Amino acid sequence: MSGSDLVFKVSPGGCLKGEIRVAGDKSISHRSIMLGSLANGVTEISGFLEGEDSLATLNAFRAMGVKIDGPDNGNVTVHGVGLHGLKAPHGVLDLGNSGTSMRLLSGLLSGQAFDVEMSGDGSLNSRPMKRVSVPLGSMGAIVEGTEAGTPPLKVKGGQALKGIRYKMPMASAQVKSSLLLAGLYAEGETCVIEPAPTRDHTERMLQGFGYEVRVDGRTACLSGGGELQATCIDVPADISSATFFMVGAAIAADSDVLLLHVGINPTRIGVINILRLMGGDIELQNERVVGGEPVADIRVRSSQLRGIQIPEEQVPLAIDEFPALFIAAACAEGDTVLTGAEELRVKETDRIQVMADGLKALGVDAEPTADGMVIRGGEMSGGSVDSGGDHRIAMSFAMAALRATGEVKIADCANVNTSFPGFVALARGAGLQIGSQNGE
Ligand code: SPQ
Repeated sequence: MSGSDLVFKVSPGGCLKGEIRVAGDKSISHRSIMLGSLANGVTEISGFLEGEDSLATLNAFRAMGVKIDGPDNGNVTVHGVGLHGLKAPHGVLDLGNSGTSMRLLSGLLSGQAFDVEMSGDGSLNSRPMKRVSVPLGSMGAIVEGTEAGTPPLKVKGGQALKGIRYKMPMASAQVKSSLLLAGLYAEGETCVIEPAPTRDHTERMLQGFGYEVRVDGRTACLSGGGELQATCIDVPADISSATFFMVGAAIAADSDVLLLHVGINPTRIGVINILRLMGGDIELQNERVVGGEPVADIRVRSSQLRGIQIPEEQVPLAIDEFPALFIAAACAEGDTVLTGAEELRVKETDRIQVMADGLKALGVDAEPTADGMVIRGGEMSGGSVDSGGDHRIAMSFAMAALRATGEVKIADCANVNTSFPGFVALARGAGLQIGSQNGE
């Protein structure tokens, strides 16, 4: 089905209740396939996200000769081939909508003996890749895209890589991870310095596979020439997917949800911090560590939110959560101001512009700025919005209906399956009056 064919229709009002386990963490799922494939031995994964993005990564490794059983109810068995065991794929690797797959693979494939070409859908093929191809070039890799620096990308094999010390110009876990994965194949030490903390799943998981990563503040270093040893990975529920229910429960009167087994890695909890600053009622229960990642059950009850100036240090910690947080801001008392979030303009869509357009279509006073948005909380009407094929925008506007005064109709929602298959059924079970149908 083409992305433009699926429409969500959500009736106004209602509340969210119950215990909910959302889909597995997308970032961790990608990395579990990548590192499992490069390890010596058999890696068992549970809780794997069976979404289109992580499946694109899984299929890419199958195409490079890795035997992978599953997924079966979130269980995947990866028969690792070792760091030098991948084989040339027969055709172009199709990575669909997934920026993580393409950027991390750019680094990992730079160290192989064979050439690879990677491509994606219209959205992915318009996203910037020079952020990885340029520093990888300094390591001796050859990664070529279009003149504009977008995919398709050709990675030339057989290059001798050398470690570098790279100060990232933007806070990006994808760039950091891409360079660290190339560093596995480089001579000497590769160090990446980030301007602000970003998700550290790659560093944690490499350590889980027995590979030494030296982290000192905002610098992560590793040396090439080691080996990965297979392990077991329990993928927690994705805090980015839990976010829709957190925001929905916060804005809808009489709501009370318990989100189960959610990853609360400190580099991902910006949404909790920001909602709490807005007056959200959020309680972490049963905190524990599972396979090197902190996990908790998250209870969220309705509350009257208030507008805030979002602290810039929270931005990279909540980068994927802003579409949903903009809905929270629209329901808050007063103004919410976001700055320092220009990265939102180069996600699956320009998330600042597409969200501002959708909010305005629902009668919300939302002013986009170069690096953020100013949103005045108030009433939200019903209306028609276009997600632009962006999964997070589609799910955010679905939750907006809890507070809208009329039906919210959202176009172009098929890509919800990239990160959260089963969203509609789960949301309906929790109380959202959502239907989906093939549209015009
Ligand atoms: O994989 P993709 O398409 O880039 O997915 C997004 C998302 O909203 O699902 C971003 F659009 O998540 C990124 C995230 O924004 C996943 C990610 C990762 O797994 O390393 C890191 C973030 O991107 P970045 O560019 O800030 O490093």
